[in-house]
Order: sequence, then C-alpha cells, then structure tokens
Amino acid sequence: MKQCFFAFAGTLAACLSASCIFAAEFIYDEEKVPPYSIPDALLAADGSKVSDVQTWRSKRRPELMNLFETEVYGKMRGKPEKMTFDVLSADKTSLGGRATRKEIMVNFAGIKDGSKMLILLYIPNGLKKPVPAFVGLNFKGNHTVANDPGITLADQWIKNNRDGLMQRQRAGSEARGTQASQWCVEMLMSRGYAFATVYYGDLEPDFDEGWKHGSRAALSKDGAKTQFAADDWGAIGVWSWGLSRVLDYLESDPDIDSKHVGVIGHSRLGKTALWAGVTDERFALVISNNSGCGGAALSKRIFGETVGRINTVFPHWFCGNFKKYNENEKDLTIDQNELIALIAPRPVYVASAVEDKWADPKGEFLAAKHAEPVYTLFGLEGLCVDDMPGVDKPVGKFIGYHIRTGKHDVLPYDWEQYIGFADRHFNYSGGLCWKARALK
Ligand code: GTR
Repeated sequence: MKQCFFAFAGTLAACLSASCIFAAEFIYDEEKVPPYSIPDALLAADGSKVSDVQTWRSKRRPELMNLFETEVYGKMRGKPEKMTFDVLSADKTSLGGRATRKEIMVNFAGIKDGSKMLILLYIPNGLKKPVPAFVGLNFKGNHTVANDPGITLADQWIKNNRDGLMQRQRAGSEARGTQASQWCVEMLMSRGYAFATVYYGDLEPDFDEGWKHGSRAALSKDGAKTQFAADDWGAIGVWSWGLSRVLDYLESDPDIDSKHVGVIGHSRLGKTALWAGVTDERFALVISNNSGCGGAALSKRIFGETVGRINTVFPHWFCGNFKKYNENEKDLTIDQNELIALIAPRPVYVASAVEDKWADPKGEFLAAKHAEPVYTLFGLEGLCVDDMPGVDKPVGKFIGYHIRTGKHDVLPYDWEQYIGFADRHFNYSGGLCWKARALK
C-alpha cells in the first residue's frame, strides 16, 4: 500500500504544479510561439494529394491511424473473446422516478476475479425506447457523478480526499454526488439521453506503475511482468479501449439506440474520448472538453503544456515512441488536427475555456479548423468560421467549437452545447417529448 502511495506521489505533485510552479518555463504569450507548420491531413506520405473519399478511406486514413498508433497512443487491442456482462441491478425509481439506473459488471476474461469494470447506466423513464446515449469515463468513481444513494461505492484504486494520493480502498459515502456538476445527469435525462459511465481507475489506476493493477497487465501474456514495446498502448489506450467495451454492452441493451452514442471526456479523459472516437467508428459523435496537449491542441505550437512535459509528468499515458518528441515537436510528422480529421465524417465537438491556457485554447481551435479539409472532402461543413469565435459563442456544423468563460472544467453551459449538437446530428428531440409529457 505504502509503495503505491509513493508511486503516485510524483505524478500528483507534478499534476498540481503543472500549471503553476513551473509556469515560467512554458509559453503563454502568442508572440513567443516559435514558427511551426500544421501538417496537411490530405497530403499522403508519398507526396500525393488526396482528393476523394475513397482514397482517404483506403490510403490516407490507414496511414494516419498507423502513425498515431505507433508514435502517440500505442497499438490498441480488440474485443476480448470471453467478455461477459452481468446486469447486477435495474432500479426504475432512481432520480425521483425519472430514470432507470442499471449497474453492469463487465468481466473481460469472463471470470469473476479477473479484470473488470462496473458500468453505471441511467436511462430516462417514460420515453419511447431505444434512446440515444452519451458515454464517458469519470475521474473519481461512479458514485460521484450523481446524487443517488443507490450507486455502488467504488472499491478500486481511488484518490483519497486528504492528500489526493491513489490508494486501493472503498470510497466513503460523503463523496457521493461530488462530481455531479460535471455530469449534469438530470439535464441528460430531461433531454432524453441515456448516460453510461465507468470509473477510469477500473481500467487502470492513473499512476506510472498503475498498469500492473489494471487491464493492460491482465490482457498481457506476462501479466505485471510485461515489458511494453515502444509502440504498445499506454493508459490513454486502455481507457479508450474501455469506452469501446461500454459500447459493446450498450449494443446488447434494447433500451439504447447504439447507432447514436456520443463519446465524451474532459481533460485527460478528453484525450481518451478523442482516441476512442478515432479507433472505434461505432461512436456516432465525439466530444473533447478542454483536452489540451495530446488531445485536441496542436503539439507543434508548444503553447502551455508541451509534449516533453506531459511525457515526464505522466510517463504512462502515451506509448514509448511519443517520448522521441520531448522538446522536439518539430520532428512529429503528424499533429492533432489530423487526429480530429480521423473522426470524419462523424460530428466532433471541441471545447476550450478562456482561463484554461495550459490546454492552449487557440491550439485546440486551430486543430479543429485544420481538420476541416477532410470534412469538406465528405461534402460536409465544418466550423464555418475562419477565426476563433468570441467567448461563449459556439460555432460549427460537423465540427463544433466553443470557448467559454471560466476555468478548466465541464459546466452545464458545455453540456447545453453538446446536447444541442447531438440533437441536431441525431435529429432527436427526446427533450421535447419529455416536456410534452410533463405538461399533460
Ligand atoms: C493536467 C495535465 C493535462 C490535463 C489535466 C487533467 O495536469 O497536464 O494534460 O489532462 O491534467 O486531466 O486534468
């Protein structure tokens, strides 16, 4: 136990200091951004320009996928053959009778004591089924996402409230609902969306050697003795993989319209949502909330968090090869605009916050902007603006973007935009049905 405390201590200290103590080393002034060029997503490695969807699909997309897999996130695993889903409970009276809460245990190897994750799923009551859904990993345990005493308390690796260090423990009930403002479950229910979440520590506790206690070890031949190859997956890889396994379950649940599932994440879990959306084309819509470096922000701008910094503080997040670009972003042949482009033709939304300079809001906007040519190839409109929009002025059709007032966080304002975006793309008005019913 002690060892684990210390294993996480470095990460935590660095985490807390990331945007403050070392701030002086980092670029926060546009004038100091060195010259850089944004790679053209449509320029193939052989120098030819891609000008049709077929060539994008058969040649350029696989080429970029391969580069992101080998150089940034590491190689993804497939669906485990023996995975099982056990619906542990289904309570139709949760959230004051407005939703059905289900908890589903996913055993990846089909055995109870093996690696597993617990899905918390809310489905709005009183609506015609199936309904579309949002899926996202949570930072602090399923019990923190809503004020609902029926949610099982996490007993995996969680941060303790005193010093924020990660420990294997059962969460205290005082933590219930403490992250509710970031998830807006009641808003989702009232707008007719189901919501599924998993605690990310179920898949891998978030510290350097955390993989030994998670699915990366469980899925390796040598378990915790494994040596990862330079292009093998990191923690973001396994967290993204977990999101795909949630979708596997949702495909089996008749209450869920699994063709209309959006994947969402904030910050490091925003990086995770983007990678899940790229690697699993079953996700119909992708949302990155303040994901920053290694997420939606361009690496080559070196504004705020840098590749060297992220790989030093969080050595377990990306694959080994990504470290080649520490203080050497110019050698990257790809950048994050191409990651966003890999989501095309599916709708993607990138959101920034004014005070979240560490995540480089302008770099996030530019990456979204420079993903646009691939959407154009599909005959779709992207951001529909050339310059960064004003604060709290969302823009975009198939690529949504906003920069909102305030800090690094997910706020009800963000959810309003995401749900509206999903309503438009899913041609859905579950919220209206709900209102009509309430009026009767
Ligand atoms: C920071 C990290 C960011 C971001 C954030 C978070 O410390 O530097 O890349 O992911 O953590 O996940 O909250």
